[in-house]
Amino acid sequence: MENFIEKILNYKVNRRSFLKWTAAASASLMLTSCSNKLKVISKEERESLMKKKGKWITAPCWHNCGGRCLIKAYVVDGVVLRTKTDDTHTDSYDNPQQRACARGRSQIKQVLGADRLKYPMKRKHWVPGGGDKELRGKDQWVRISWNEALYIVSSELERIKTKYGNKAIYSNNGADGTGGENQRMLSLYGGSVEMFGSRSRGAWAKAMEPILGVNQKSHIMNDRMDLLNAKLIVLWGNNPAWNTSSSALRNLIRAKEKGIKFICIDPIYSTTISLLADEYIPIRPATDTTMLLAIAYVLITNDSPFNPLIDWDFLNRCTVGFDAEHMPKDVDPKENFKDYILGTYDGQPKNPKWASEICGIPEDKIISFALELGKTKPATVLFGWNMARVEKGQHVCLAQATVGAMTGNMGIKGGCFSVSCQEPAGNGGPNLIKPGEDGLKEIKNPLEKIKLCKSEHWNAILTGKYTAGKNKKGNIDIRFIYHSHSSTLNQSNNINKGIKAHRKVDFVLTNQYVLNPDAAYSDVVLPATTEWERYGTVLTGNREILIWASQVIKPLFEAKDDMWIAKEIGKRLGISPQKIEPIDLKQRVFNKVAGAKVMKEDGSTYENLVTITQNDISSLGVQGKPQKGIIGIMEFKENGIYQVKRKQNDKYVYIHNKKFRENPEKNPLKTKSGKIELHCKTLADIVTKAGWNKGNPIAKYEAPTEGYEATFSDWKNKIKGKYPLQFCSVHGQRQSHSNMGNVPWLREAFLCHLTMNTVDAKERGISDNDTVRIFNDHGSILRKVHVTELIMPGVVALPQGSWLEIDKDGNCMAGSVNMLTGDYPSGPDIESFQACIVQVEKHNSTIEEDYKFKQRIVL
Ligand SMILES: Nc1nc2c(c(=O)[nH]1)N[C@H]1C(S)=C(S)[C@@H](COP(=O)(O)OP(=O)(O)OC[C@H]3O[C@@H](n4cnc5c(=O)[nH]c(N)nc54)[C@H](O)[C@@H]3O)O[C@H]1N2
Ligand SMILES: Nc1nc2c(c(=O)[nH]1)N[C@H]1C(S)=C(S)[C@@H](COP(=O)(O)OP(=O)(O)OC[C@H]3O[C@@H](n4cnc5c(=O)[nH]c(N)nc54)[C@H](O)[C@@H]3O)O[C@H]1N2
Ligand code: SF4
Ligand SMILES: [Mo]
Repeated sequence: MENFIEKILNYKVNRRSFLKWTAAASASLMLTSCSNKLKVISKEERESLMKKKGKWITAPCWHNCGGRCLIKAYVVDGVVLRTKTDDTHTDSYDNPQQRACARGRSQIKQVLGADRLKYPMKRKHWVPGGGDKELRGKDQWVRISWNEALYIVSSELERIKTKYGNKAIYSNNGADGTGGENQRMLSLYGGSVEMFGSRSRGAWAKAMEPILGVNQKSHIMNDRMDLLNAKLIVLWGNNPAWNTSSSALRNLIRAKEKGIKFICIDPIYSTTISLLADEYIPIRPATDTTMLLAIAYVLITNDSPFNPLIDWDFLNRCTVGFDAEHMPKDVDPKENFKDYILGTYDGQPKNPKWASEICGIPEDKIISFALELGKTKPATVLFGWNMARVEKGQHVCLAQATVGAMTGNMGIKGGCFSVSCQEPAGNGGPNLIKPGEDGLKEIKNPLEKIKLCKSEHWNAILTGKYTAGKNKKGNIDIRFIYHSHSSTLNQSNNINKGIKAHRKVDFVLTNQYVLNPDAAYSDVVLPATTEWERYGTVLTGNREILIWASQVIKPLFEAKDDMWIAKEIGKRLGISPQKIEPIDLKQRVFNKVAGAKVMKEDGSTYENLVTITQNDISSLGVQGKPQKGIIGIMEFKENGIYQVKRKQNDKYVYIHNKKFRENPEKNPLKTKSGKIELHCKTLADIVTKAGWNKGNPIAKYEAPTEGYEATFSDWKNKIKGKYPLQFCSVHGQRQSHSNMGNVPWLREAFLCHLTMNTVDAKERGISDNDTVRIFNDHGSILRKVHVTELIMPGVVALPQGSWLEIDKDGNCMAGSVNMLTGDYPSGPDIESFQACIVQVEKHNSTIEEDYKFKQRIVL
């Protein structure tokens, strides 16, 4: 074992040849075939295994990245020799291969990493009730048996429940509530307090339903084939080259090749922009609402019958709230959007001059862009999520919908104004293939009404008070934190406050396969299996594919499935395992596959994906009924993927809101008025009811606490303050959030340097590759700096997700971005990551690249 660890610690990777050798080199670390341990095998052993006949197994890539790509692992005698990506068909624009990114190609290094957690463990100085809680995050780890671990966990749960009630248990189950197993157990145990707020989708998550009556994920996006019908494509804070799987970008490249013009609006000149942009407009972070409002101003003030810029017909028929004549009933007509833009009542026109001062885009550029947008029909404008991960971010959502409606780019070929992120990125419309239900019924959490907002939870734990609605503060006394399927400490605002909260409660528990920051600040860590070690899973991604991935290897060391853990804890608390898992995983996977439906080629209805015979049912060892489908179930299992075939002008082409636009009375939206609500009282009420501030029914600009304006001590005379720079965190290529942040290959291939503009660096005497300290009142980070012209002056950026690693002075040496973000709750589902201000100074040390950091190998 030692030899193996040493080898990994000294591992050097040549960045330039990274992709070339990933497949081959992965073979130097692998499982022995006869046990469930990690062992390095020699070149000779490998060669002899290669001569034998192995099997390609579809391996899951399960991370929350929005993509779902095909990875296959080549396994001989239980040893994973290499991985590959989609080669199931010839690649084309119509039918792209679902090719893995660098993370997927490094998956083997995560699953078979030297830093996999092997055994249950507790921190050395833990005693019932906590002991010295300040040691959390610093203590040593001690191996314990599963029996002891389960005893500790269940008796702490029992003790805390008996003394303080279920309301003292806080369960963190991942950004989108993915960790169902432990929640099932806790719900049966009387419940636990969960989080609310998306921590991901910003204000889009809650705002788009009342405005547009749709789920935000692809709120009004057309099908990918329709991109080719646009005359102009605007990517607004949208960076698929870094943060979506390959096909989203490829559809845009195809549009580019067709000659469609691209304009990109972003504080950073990203890879997407360098690939696609005909024009790049830099904008300051968290100021997009001002730009959108100024566009509205230019359209309103320049529109005339001779110079039509506004689609009045669409506004008249399909929206409410634009002007005094189109207001919803029982509302003061003075509250309309147009008069706010013109400054009729507040004396401040939201003109380009006003916006330019805040967003940094020159006035004439705002005007020319607005006129181009008004004149070029149809236009597709795709937004990212980041700009709405801002305090009071619902305004940017409202402003986006309003400008979209004004230009009439809704419900038409080639025209849409939409978010384009995650699974449906660049490809809107109903899923052409979808899995069936797994059969597991949700267990209601008896405490579902008590939830902590993700931007307030650390505060709530520390102060004992949480916001429970308008003018309502609730008492809370959290004693037990349970992390699973998430990286909550690293990924939510204000890590230093988070650490304090972790050091306050009685007990912290984490299910994990690596010692991520949540686990590092826990009392007990339970080693979980990865998806490669479980029976299998059904994965959905973009609307054209379904993946059936299977078990690749046996569980490593003493790792157990989360469901097993939930049942074992449950058993000790008197909960029947049968209730927690009434249907086993094998049957659940089968149910999903058996119930999978594919849209018929004529677009009329769905049909069964798989044909199942009685023989299949017996050989899979499940219960089910034979059925007819379009592919045999065993063939699907073997292929691992089913991809719906596409061609230009097929029946799957989708134009969102086409019917609504044609006849809004007959096809109303699911909004209060049935129309698009540019004056949206429902949204304003939702914000007000959440309890932090008063909602506004129309898109307005309200500066966030740590926005651009806050970089000045004297805004009027433009005198900069203590924290003169805006700090921006982006989803970089190295990781899926904190996931895979431990993989040295990826750390080396994608360096985590602070990006800083040349002008700002020069002012501070900073040169490229210097070590710098980035700090504000929340915390501080040490990083090397990349000095470049490719970011706006006044803005610095780091990729989000690096694993918190605090030095003796309290600096995070790894660059975990939430060391710097403040927590400013402002409405349901609205985070405040993206409005953050900092200072940067040269540091008198040289920090190492993090791929040279010691891996977190414990026990
Ligand atoms: N590689 C990778 N891919 C991922 C993920 C990952 O962690 N790694 N995470 C996945 C998940 S869960 C999500 S939610 C999505 C995230 O998707 P997004 O939120 O859209 O992604 P970001 O990278 O945060 O931001 C996209 C672009 O917006 C720019 N930007 C930042 N702030 C502003 C602003 O205020 N205004 C404007 N106009 N632009 C701004 C950034 O520079 C970046 O180029 O990505 C998904 N894909
Ligand atoms: N400042 C700033 N903060 C951000 C963002 C930002 O842009 N800026 N982005 C935000 C966004 S968009 C998101 S979605 C969130 C993501 O926040 P999280 O979802 O908390 O982050 P991940 O890093 O994806 O954490 C997933 C964790 O689940 C674990 N895991 C995966 N599968 C399993 C399993 O089967 N069992 C168990 N037990 N564990 C498992 C992984 O090891 C990993 O540690 O972060 C947010 N945080
Ligand atoms: S894009 Fe996502 S699903 Fe695809 S290989 Fe990368 S991490 Fe895996
Ligand atoms: Mo996210």
